[in-house]
Amino acid sequence: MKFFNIALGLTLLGTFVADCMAVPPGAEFVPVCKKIGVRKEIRSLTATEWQAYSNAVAAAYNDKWIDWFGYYHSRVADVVHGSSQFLVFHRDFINSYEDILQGYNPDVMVPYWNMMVDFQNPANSSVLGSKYLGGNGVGANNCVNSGLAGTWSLFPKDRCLSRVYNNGTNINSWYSPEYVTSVMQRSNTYADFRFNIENSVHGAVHLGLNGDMGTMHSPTDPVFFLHHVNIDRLYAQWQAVKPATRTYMYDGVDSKSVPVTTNDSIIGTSTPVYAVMRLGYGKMCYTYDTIKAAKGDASALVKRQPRKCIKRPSPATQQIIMKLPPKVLAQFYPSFAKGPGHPLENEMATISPHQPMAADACAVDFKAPPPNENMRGKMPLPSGLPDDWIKMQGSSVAQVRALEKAAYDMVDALNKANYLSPYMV
Ligand SMILES: *[C@@H]1O[C@H](CO)[C@@H](O)[C@H](O)[C@H]1NC(C)=O
Ligand SMILES: *[C@@H]1O[C@H](CO)[C@@H](O)[C@H](O)[C@H]1NC(C)=O
Ligand SMILES: *[C@@H]1O[C@H](CO)[C@@H](O)[C@H](O)[C@H]1NC(C)=O
Ligand SMILES: [Cu+2]
Repeated sequence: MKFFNIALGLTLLGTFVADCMAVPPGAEFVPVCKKIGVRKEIRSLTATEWQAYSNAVAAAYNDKWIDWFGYYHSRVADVVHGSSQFLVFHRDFINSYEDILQGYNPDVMVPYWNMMVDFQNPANSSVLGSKYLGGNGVGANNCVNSGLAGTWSLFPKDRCLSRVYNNGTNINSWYSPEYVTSVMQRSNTYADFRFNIENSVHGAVHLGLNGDMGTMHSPTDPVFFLHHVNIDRLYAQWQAVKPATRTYMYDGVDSKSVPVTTNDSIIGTSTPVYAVMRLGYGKMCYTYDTIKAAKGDASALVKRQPRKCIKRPSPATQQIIMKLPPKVLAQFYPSFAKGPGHPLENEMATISPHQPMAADACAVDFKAPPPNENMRGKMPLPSGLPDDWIKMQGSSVAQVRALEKAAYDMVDALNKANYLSPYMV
């Protein structure tokens, strides 16, 4: 794993940004990191990097750290979900886990699982295969018997890791890159962004896998950290779109409905919230491959994807969505409606489409799906969260249903416009 020393760069950037960034009192004393690690997508790790991560996790497991993270999370669960603490608490929590792993191997960074790309048929993802995190539970106790945790015995009560996919051997559809792109562009306050992400992308993965992931000791499932690192990546990207105002933006209420401030402590610690908000400072010595690319060169993030048809360069995925009717674009993609948009507000550009689309591979003028494509292009509705889970998270069922309704409306509008998702097979 490569580290690069960008202390000087960050210092200069810090000086520059400080002019326009509202830095809360105290935060100016949080030191810049000496070295910064890069968190990457699990499927983009080299075999050596994945092995190093697996070895560090196995060592942490042997020393009972996995049990500890599961236990600790279950103790604070009711105050770190369904409130503004959600994103900042989990950022700090993941960082503690990464610190533990780095005690075994200082070069290890926790990867993320960009599960949005697998939204159509999550159970089919290679991430849930034996090479990575293992699949569905089997037998009377729904034991996961392959992948990283295939032989584990866990808190509480020394039992196997369990998963119970929410549709038998399948997992109901999750939220698409298109949906997350829309949320990135429509969420203008911290509280909105937190609510929209926690109750869509975040919850759907917990409930789709179920078993341990459906409980409050969910960190016992190795999926937990890769999933939450992805959520943290989305948060970091959302911040990086408007660093001056969003880096330290913190609004909404805590679990007792008291308005929050950046002086609050991360639950269960004496760390102030402001100390975890800015990546590259304090203990947050990491960044993401997607953000690094965007910093160096905004266009690097919008890679041209390989296509079977190479007669002429195909439009980037962003351009496919740009062809939506202006009204639909304005409603769900306000940034795109004004122009190409910020690359970090485009979750459709950072991942490889499953296969070239008949409509976009050879023709620049995208119109409608060819008649023989059956329903391939119809995006499925994401599966909603059960009432008891929403209540366990401390959220309002009515508000979550309204959020889901808006997500269904988006999918319906895209389907009605004959939009073809490049992330579907
Ligand atoms: C996903 O589904 C395809 C087609 O059914 C199959 O060929 C492939 O092996 C599956 N991949 C995984 C990881 O299950
Ligand atoms: C399982 O998937 C099928 C096919 O997509 C769907 O019709 C059904 O409602 C799902 N079942 C549950 C329990 O969600
Ligand atoms: C945080 O505390 C400092 C020092 O007591 C105070 O000056 C500042 O106004 C507080 N900030 C917020 C956002 O409450
Ligand atoms: Cu949590």
